[in-house]
Amino acid sequence: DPYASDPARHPSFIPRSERPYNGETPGTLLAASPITPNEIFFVRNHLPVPHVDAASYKLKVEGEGIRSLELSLEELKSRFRKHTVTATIQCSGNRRNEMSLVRHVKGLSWDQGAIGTAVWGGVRLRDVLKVGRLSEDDMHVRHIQFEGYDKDPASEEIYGASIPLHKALSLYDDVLLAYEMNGQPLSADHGAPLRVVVPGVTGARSVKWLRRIVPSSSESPSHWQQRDYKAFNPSVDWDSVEWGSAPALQEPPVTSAICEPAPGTSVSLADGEITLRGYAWSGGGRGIIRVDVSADGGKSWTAAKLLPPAPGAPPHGSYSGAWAWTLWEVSSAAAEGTSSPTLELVCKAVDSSYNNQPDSIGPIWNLRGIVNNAWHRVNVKLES
Ligand code: MTE
Ligand code: MO
Repeated sequence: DPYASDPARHPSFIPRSERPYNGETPGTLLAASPITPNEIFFVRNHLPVPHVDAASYKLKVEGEGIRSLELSLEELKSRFRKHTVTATIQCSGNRRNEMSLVRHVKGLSWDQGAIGTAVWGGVRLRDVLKVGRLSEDDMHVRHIQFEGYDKDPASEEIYGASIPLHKALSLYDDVLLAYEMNGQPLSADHGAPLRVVVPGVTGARSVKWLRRIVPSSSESPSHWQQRDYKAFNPSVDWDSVEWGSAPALQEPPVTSAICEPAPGTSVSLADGEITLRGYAWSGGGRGIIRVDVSADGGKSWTAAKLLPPAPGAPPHGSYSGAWAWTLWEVSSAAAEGTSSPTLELVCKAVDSSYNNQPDSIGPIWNLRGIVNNAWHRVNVKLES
């Protein structure tokens, strides 16, 4: 059993699959703090967890336009300046369950908890590439590919992904080779001893258990770069999909979710008000400028209070470098005077480019069930 040596997981997780293990963070715990505690940070594994010994670990850097390097964890820590970045990681399939209600999609059944935020510590990818003397004006090298230590027991395929060269080299994009998560060494599930963290980009590109960095003229040849994590229009299905016709998802669109109350719960109005808590986040480092909340299915709106930015994150609404989510909270008065026994709670966010979320899922439905950023709707019962 290739999964026999997988690590133990926290009982608070909502498990979504056991082999490989996938688990999400319950809403109340997500909304409880801007930094997600390591032991309840969602886990998204495609394959058995590889056990990589930190003492004998070697990172390989080799490929086009670069001098080959082999670096131990000790060398990475001693030869490069340590850098920390507060960044949210969200899985492309976050909120897939709602999409499946419109029409079934293949994939893990996530609610809104395949997301989390941590202070990542490590070295800048760009500093390592510079030591390999990767030439910045070599027009041939366009992508940086990453390979993990995890391998499909049947097909032998290894997990891999890539990001565009400009993202990897930019001083402002903070792409990290991380060995720490919230001040602790990475755990086995989160990529020990070294993972990539690509802030502002979908989780799939933040390759865990990093084995090799490969500068190349082409994107990663891996299944997960080429034939997954791409979205098509709602009329494209498994019999008609042409994977080569769409780019691999990098920066996801603005999204938000209600973490409290949970769907189906009974709420009592305190002075005609109901309290909602949740998160909002956008790709590409675009900050959140506003979160709107409705208690009547979207007829009337209240602006939520944006909670203080996570430690290390820039002010709300920043045009760039806002890698971390914004938690919000609101006591909405919009439910006052309602005669209905149920309330439809809704949230939607706006990012610093004034991008909005679509109001419904139908038009953004896609066969893989990714990037569901429609208004998040939660129905609750009113206690009389
Ligand atoms: N890296 C490797 N090597 N193997 C994987 O299965 N999953 C990816 C990414 N990196 C994965 C990986 C996906 S799809 C996501 S969403 C994130 O890791 C999840 O990171 P986490 O498990 O630390 O939350
Ligand atoms: Mo993911």
